[in-house]
Amino acid sequence: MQAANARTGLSAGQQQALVGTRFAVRWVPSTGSTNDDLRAAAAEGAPEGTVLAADHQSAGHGRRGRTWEAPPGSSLLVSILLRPDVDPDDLHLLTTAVGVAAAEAVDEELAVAVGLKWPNDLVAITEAGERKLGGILAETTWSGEHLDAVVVGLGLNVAWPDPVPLDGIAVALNQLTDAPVDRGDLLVALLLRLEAILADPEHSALLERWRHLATTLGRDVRVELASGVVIVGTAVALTDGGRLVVETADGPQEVTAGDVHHLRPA
Ligand code: BT5
Repeated sequence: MQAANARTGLSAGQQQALVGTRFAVRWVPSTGSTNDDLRAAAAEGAPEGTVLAADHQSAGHGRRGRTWEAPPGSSLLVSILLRPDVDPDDLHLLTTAVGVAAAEAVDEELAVAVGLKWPNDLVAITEAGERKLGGILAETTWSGEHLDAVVVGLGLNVAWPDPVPLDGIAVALNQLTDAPVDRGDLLVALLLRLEAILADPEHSALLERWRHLATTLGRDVRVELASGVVIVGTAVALTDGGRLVVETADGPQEVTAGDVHHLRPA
């Protein structure tokens, strides 16, 4: 297994590659949660494009208070602060944008195929089946009715030790390629793609790329909603509004958010 580069932060060349984009990256050795830090920074007026990465998080989290596990130095742990002028109904597009940018960046840098499992997972196919390579967590801050900021966090497993944590659930890039992985290069490739996506007022190209990467379409799924309701059927479409359409025994149902289990291998 290859180790990740030990350097903390971006090299001068990597910083240079981001000149002209909205992004300014700060990379710290350790923090609680990069998402929590940027939400606090947003409240204090930090600008659009503030990016915080960390080698280690002591309180990294996923949705619904779940823990995000990442041994120190093993992962790309990063949050991006955006202050978008978007309809709240279109907020999912930011998760989609980061997911597409991350999946394409990994493919471009390392020739590792990554899929997007609705609504927020990056997955790779291993000999043992589909495994989670990364996850995205978008959190909003509001001033009354006004959307103040969106913090989109990404945890991407880069170089994990042996034995692999979360065996049976997760996978890391060093299990998928022998190529050395530089987390800074990955982050720059991701941010350059994200810049291009955000600069394009048309969403159709993004949605097209998303559908191309989506591993959930066509699959038999079991979706657990936050309410506890369970929906079983076949995932037949992703709407432009980011909903998953599941064909059930009682007809089609649109799902806004939930935990999806693929019932059979791809
Ligand atoms: C997610 O949550 O997948 C979103 C994770 C976002 C983490 C990033 S890291 C930078 C930023 N700062 C933060 O504090 N968060 C963001 P969810 O869909 O709720 O999935 C969580 C579940 O994924 C856990 O309950 C585990 O089953 C599994 N899991 C935890 N760590 C994992 C890992 N490193 N790789 C794969 N699966 C993992």
